[in-house]
This record gives sequence, structure tokens and C-alpha cells, in this order.
Amino acid sequence: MIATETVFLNPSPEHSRWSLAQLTALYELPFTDLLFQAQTVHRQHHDPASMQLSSLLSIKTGACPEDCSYCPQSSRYDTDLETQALMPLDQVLLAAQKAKDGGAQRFCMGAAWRSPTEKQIDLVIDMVAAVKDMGLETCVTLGMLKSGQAARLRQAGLDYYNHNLDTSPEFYSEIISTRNYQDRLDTLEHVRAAGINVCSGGIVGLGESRKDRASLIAQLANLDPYPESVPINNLVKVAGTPLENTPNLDPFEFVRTIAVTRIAMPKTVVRLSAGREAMDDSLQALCFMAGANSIFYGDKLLTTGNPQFMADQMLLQRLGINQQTTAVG
Ligand code: SAM
Ligand code: DTB
Ligand code: SF4
Repeated sequence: MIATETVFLNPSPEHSRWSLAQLTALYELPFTDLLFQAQTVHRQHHDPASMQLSSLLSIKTGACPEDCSYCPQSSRYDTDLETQALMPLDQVLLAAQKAKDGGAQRFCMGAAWRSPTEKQIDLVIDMVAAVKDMGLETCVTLGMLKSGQAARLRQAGLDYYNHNLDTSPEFYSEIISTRNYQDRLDTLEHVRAAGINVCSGGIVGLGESRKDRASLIAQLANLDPYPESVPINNLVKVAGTPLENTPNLDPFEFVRTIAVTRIAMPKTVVRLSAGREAMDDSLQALCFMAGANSIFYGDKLLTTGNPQFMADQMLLQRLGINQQTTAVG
């Protein structure tokens, strides 16, 4: 029997629930079988030659009270990071224009807050409205949100809110102690209820097990509906953070994570997020084969590096991949 016929778990209903056992079974398939399944699912829902491009800007940098052990922006770690108060609107708009001129479709603004105050939301609302007026899709990531704050952001025209579950519920307390898993789920619920598209994913290479990675994907895929956008970050090891010496994740395990994410959430846009600077072109191409159809585009993520804009242009051109043109309303 052909191996790919033995475990084809997704019957593609509108929303299927995924058990940990099913997702682990996918992870355990031979690599080529897993990629074949992921590519098959991918082609049922997406143009395989199309890539969504999002640019990032850190609008408030560092001095964060949270203790996420991967993050250079936590005030608890000595990471050589220059902190920066909330950026003025004109500087944000200059960066957004540069991103737009470079070809980005969405502009994501990130602030190192535990949760924003109403005053801070007022200032971010001005940014969202002005960036949207420029013809870009908007996304912000500001930490935990209350339901009224989500509603206000939606009214300002916000298209996406990014808030990651980061890892499995089982491994979570190894990584963060200052807020819990339920806090994260609550924020996602407020965002969903406000009518904002949900962008939520995770980070791998933290020292978690394969079971933890499968469990993270189960959490995301079993949200009803599942997120419209799922960023998969590979740990960027920053000196001074508790995880700076974590052993590298096997690159093929990273590709498997992309593939399982694609199969479990067929319609979502899977973003190959942090960690691309440490990946060569072939590994990125494998991630695209596995179902990643979005990247962060621009020379910087929030505080760490990302491939140069020209390098990405060349990579996409060599692979015959076009920039996605569809925009949300
Ligand atoms: N402070 C907000 C929050 O935590 O929701 C927003 C910004 S936070 C930097 C967004 C995400 O970036 C984190 O949830 C994590 O998945 C990812 N991230 C942060 N530091 C990273 C690192 N060193 N390597 C890879 N991903 C990272
Ligand atoms: C996401 O999942 N990854 C982005 C975005 N959402 C905000 C952030 C990556 C941060 C990487 C470390 C840094 O540059 O500070
Ligand atoms: Fe703060 Fe977000 Fe970094 Fe955690 S991930 S320390 S909440 S900026």
C-alpha cells in the first residue's frame, strides 16, 4: 500500500477537530509523505505560487514587564537592546510608506506591552487609521486586550490582531510565568468577538518536545473558527535571554511543523516568521512546499534581523512565486 493512503486524516469539512494523536501521527509520517499531504491540502485552498508579504515595525521597544524567556524585549533580561517609547505618528507613517513602496501588502505594528492602557489604544488607533488610509492592511500586536479595546480597534479599521499562543499548554509555564495560557485564549476570544481577523501562532525551538509542538497546533486548529493567519516562529537566540544557548531544532522538524500546521488548518495563511535569517534558500523553499504562504518582508523583524529585502525579492523570483494581491476589506 502507498504510505500516503494510510494516514490521510483531514476529511476537509468546514471545521474538523484535531486530536493530539492525529497530529502526532502526521508528524511521524515519512518526511516526503507528510510534505505530499501538506502540498495536496495547500493546493485545494491556495494558489501555490502566491505569497503574502507583511512588514513589521516595533512602535514601542523593550522595557516590557513580562518574562517571556525567548524575548529580548523583557526588562528582566540584559540584552543590549535600546528601549524606545511609543513612536510618533509621522515616523510610523514613513515606515509604512517604505514598506508599501517595497511591495508589502500588510503593515504590522508591535508594542512591547503586557496590555495597553486606554490612552495607548487612542494613539495606536490613530496609527491604524492612517496606515489603512495609505491602502495597506493593518495588524497590531499590543499584548493582552480587553473586549472594549478590541471593539475600538475594530472601529478604527484594524484588519488583524496578532497574539500568539506560543507553545503547548503543557510546556507554557517553562517559558512564561507572568501571564497564563487562559489569558492568551481570552484575548483571542475578544479579538474574534470584535470581528477582527485573528493572527495567532507560536514559536518552536524553545526546547519543547514534538508532542508540545503537536499540542500547540491542536490548540490553534481547534479554535472555532481557527485563526486566519498562523505565524510559525523559529527561536532567534538573543544573548542575555534565558534561551540563548538552547540547542537548534532540527530544520526538518521545523518543516514538519509547517506541514502539520497546513494540514490542520487548510485555509489559514501560514507565515514563515522569525528565524528566516538563519535559514538558507533551500530550507525556505521546503517550508513553502510544506504550505507556508506568507513571510515577514523587510530588513528587520521587531528588534532582530530578517533577510534583506533584495534577497527576498530574488528568492521569490527564482522560485516563480508572486506577491499575493488579495486584500481584506
Ligand atoms: N508583546 C506582545 C505579545 O507578547 O503579545 C507583542 C510582541 S511579541 C514580540 C510577539 C511574538 O514574537 C511572541 O509571541 C513570540 O512568538 C515572537 N517572538 C518574540 N521573541 C522571539 C524570538 N527571540 N524568536 C522568535 N520569535 C520571537
Ligand atoms: C510573530 O509571530 N512574529 C513577529 C510578530 N508576530 C510580531 C515577531 C517576531 C519577533 C522576533 C524577535 C524580535 O525581532 O524582537
Ligand atoms: Fe513582552 Fe511580548 Fe516580549 Fe513577552 S513577547 S516579553 S509580552 S514584548
